[in-house]
Amino acid sequence: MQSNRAILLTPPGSSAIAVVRLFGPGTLEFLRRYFSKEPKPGRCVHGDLADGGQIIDDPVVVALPDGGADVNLHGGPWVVRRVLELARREGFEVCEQSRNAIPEEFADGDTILEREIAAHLPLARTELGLRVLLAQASAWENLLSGKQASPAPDRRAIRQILDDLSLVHLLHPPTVAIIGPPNVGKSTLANQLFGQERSITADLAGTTRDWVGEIANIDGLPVMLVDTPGIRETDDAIERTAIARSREQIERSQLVVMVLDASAPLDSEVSAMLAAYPRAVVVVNKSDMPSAWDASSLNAIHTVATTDEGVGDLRRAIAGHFGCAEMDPGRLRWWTDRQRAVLEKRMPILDDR
Ligand SMILES: Nc1nc2c(ncn2[C@@H]2O[C@H](COP(=O)(O)OP(=O)(O)OP(=O)(O)O)[C@@H](O)[C@H]2O)c(=O)[nH]1
Ligand SMILES: [Mg+2]
Repeated sequence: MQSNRAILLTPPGSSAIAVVRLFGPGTLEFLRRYFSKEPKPGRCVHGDLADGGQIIDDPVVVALPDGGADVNLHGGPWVVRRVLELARREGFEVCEQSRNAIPEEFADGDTILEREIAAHLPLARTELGLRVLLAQASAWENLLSGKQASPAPDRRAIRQILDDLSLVHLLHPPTVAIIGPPNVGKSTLANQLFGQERSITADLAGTTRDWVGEIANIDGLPVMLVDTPGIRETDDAIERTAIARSREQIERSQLVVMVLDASAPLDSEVSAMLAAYPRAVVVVNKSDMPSAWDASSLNAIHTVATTDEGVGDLRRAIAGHFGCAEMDPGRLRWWTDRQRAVLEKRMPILDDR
C-alpha cells in the first residue's frame, strides 16, 4: 500500500510562505481532522489548521488531483516544525531535507521527464544548475519527437551525451581538495574560491589544522571545497592527526588542486607530492614574489591568491574538469538512470564499441 508522506517543498529557514505537500491515502483524513474547511481539488481553500484546540496557522490548502494536498503555510520555522511534527505523529513519513531530490511520485509534471526535472529542482544550488535542468524539457522533447533542426543524433552524438556528466555534477557537487606544502597560500586561495573568508590564514606553517569543507560556487558549478592542512613531517600530534584525516578527504575527492609556492625552492617532498598526484591541477601561487624555481615544465596555473590574480583561470580549470566551463544550457543532458537507459537504447545496434 502507498505510504503517507509529508515533504517540505520550500527551503528550510524563515520565509514568507512554506509549502508542505502531503501524499498518500491518509491525506484527506488528516485534513478533515485538523483543517477547518473541506479541501477542494485545484481550488485554494483558506482555513485554520489546529491541533487540540490550538491554532497552528491559517494556511491555504489546495487538494491535488491524485489525492495529495499542498498546505501553504506562513513560513515561520515554528509553524513549519509544528505541522511536520503533527504529520509525523499521524504516521506520515516526513522529508524535510530540501537538499534531497523530491521523490518522483511527489513531483509535479505530466510526463516522467517533467517529474524528473521537478524532483531534482532542490538539488540545483546555482543559477547555472537551474538553467541547465529547466532547459532539458525542450532538449528531450526534441530528441524524443525527432523535431530537430539537425539530423537525429547518430551513435557518436549519443555516446557524447552519455559521456557528458555535467548535469550530474551540477546536481551532485563533486569534492575538490586543495592540497600542498604548508604556508603556500592554500587557505587564501580557498577563501578566494569561496568568495568569502572561511579558512583561517596566517604567515605560519601549520595554520590549517583540520579540513574545512563547504560548498563553493565555481563559475556556476557547486563544489564541496576542502581546504587541507599543509602536508609535512611534524612532531605535533594534533597536526599529524589533521594531516592523516585530510589524506582520507583527498582520497575521496574527485579532483585535487595542488598548490605550490613560486617563492620557495622545490624540495624532494614537493616533487614526491607532484609524482603522487599526477592528475592534479597544479597551481603556482605567490607569483608576485621573485621565483625560486622554474615552473615552466609544469602545466600550471599561476596565481596571486592575495589579490585574486589568476584565480579566474583556476575557476575555469575546475569547472572545465567537470565539463561545466562555458556550457550551453540548452544541450541535451542526462541525470537519471532512466534517461541513461533511454539514451543507451537509442544507440544503434551496430555499436562498434
Ligand atoms: N605574497 C603573497 N603572499 C601570499 C599569497 N597567498 C598567500 N599569501 C600569504 O601566505 C601566508 C600563508 O597563507 P595561507 O593561506 O595561510 O597558507 P596555507 O597554505 O593555507 O598554510 P597552512 O594552512 O599553514 O598549510 C599568509 O600570510 C598569506 O597572506 C600570494 O599569492 N602572494
Ligand atoms: Mg591553511
